[in-house]
Formats: sequence, C-alpha cells, structure tokens
Amino acid sequence: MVERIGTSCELRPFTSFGQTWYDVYHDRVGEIYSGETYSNAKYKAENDIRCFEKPSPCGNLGDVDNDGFVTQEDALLVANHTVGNIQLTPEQLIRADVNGDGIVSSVDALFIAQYAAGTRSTFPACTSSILTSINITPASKTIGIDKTVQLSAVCKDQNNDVMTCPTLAWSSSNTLVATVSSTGLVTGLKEGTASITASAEGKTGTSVMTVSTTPPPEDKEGKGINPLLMLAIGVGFLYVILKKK
Ligand SMILES: [Ca+2]
Ligand SMILES: [Ca+2]
Repeated sequence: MVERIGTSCELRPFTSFGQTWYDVYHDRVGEIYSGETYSNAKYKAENDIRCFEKPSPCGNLGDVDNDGFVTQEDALLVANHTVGNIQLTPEQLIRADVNGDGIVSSVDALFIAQYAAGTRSTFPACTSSILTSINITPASKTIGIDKTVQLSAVCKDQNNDVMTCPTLAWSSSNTLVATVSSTGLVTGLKEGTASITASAEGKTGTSVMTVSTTPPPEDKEGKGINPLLMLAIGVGFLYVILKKK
C-alpha cells in the first residue's frame, strides 16, 4: 500500500524491470531518499513507501515548533517540556494542548506522536471550537450626545468559522465620553472618542466611538419622504389656498 499523507510529500511513480517504483519528493527539500525512516532508500518497493509529514488537522494545533507540519519533533518538544528539560513559550503551549484539557502533559505528546505516525487522524481539541477572533460592527461610528448605538460581535474559531460568541465583557476606554452596557449598547455622553472593547477568553474586538454635538444625519434609507410626494403635497396646498381666495 502506498500511503501519502498531507501535502508536503509527493510520490512520483515510474516503471523499471517490469515493476512500479516511486521517487519521493518533499516540497521543502526536493528529492529525498525515502522510506519509513527517510533513509537509504531512493527506490522503495510500493508497499514500503510512506510519506508522513502532514499539517495540523485544525489550525496549527500540534505544530508546536510552528514549521507548518506536525511531526515527531513536535511530540519530542512536548515530551521534553513535560519532564522539565525545556520550557515551551505560551504560544507553543497553546499549540501543544491537543487534547484540550488546559494543560500540556505526556498525553499531548503521545497524541502528537500518534498523529505524526499516522495512527491518529485528528486531535480531541479540534472538535471543540476555540475562540480566535472577535469582530465588532460597526467598527467605528459617530453619535450624538445622549444617543445610543447597538454594537454586535462576530466570533470566529480556529478554522475561521463563525461560532457562537462566549459571554463577552464590554468596556469603554473613556466612560466620560461613552458608556457601554453588558449587551453592547453604547451611549454617548460628551464630545470625544472612546474605544469600545468586547473581550472573552483572552481575545478582544474593538469599535471606535466618536461622540459629537454635530453627528452626521442618521441613515434614513427607506424612511425618507419621496420628493414627488413632497411636490404633490405642495401643489395640493397651493390649490387649497387659491381655492379659498
Ligand atoms: Ca512542527
Ligand atoms: Ca493537554
């Protein structure tokens, strides 16, 4: 069986001596001498070829060293961390917690090793959405004093898919200028600018509020009076006035 996993390796078959053989190319290093251990086997029999370097099943989870692939090197980093040989950075710790239990342990090292070896197809943490971004709309707005505007948030997960936002904490950078309620309703108080922030799970989104005594007119689309109607009313008035004379 020929096994090709991920996008970093390519098998190029050719026929020789009446049999199919394969060259193995790696997109980072070109042609490699490949077998299960990447050594001493430029031409391997079909049932020996494996190409086991592959990207993370979700986001960059498991890719502890952030080189684009989940390999045994990543598992080794986690293993060394759990026994105290090295200290992973906060970013590496996030990528290393592949079972999503909030701690980096030998279980994570095992799961990464299994994924890199092809005996595991995904990580437990991939199935749960991890908040990665909060986007607030409108991103900026000018409002009048004592006027309000309702902000809304769109949250996305590690796959850049929209997810249900966790409970957001709303805050204003200048509560003298504008306040914000727990549901994102902003009230202008005095002239100035305030950044309104929604945050959850270490992620934030912001919207810039400008409070002005002369805010731009509200969008009256759909509510405006048709000019032709205005004209008709004017003509009607004139008719009534003329008729009275
Ligand atoms: Ca890696
Ligand atoms: Ca873990």
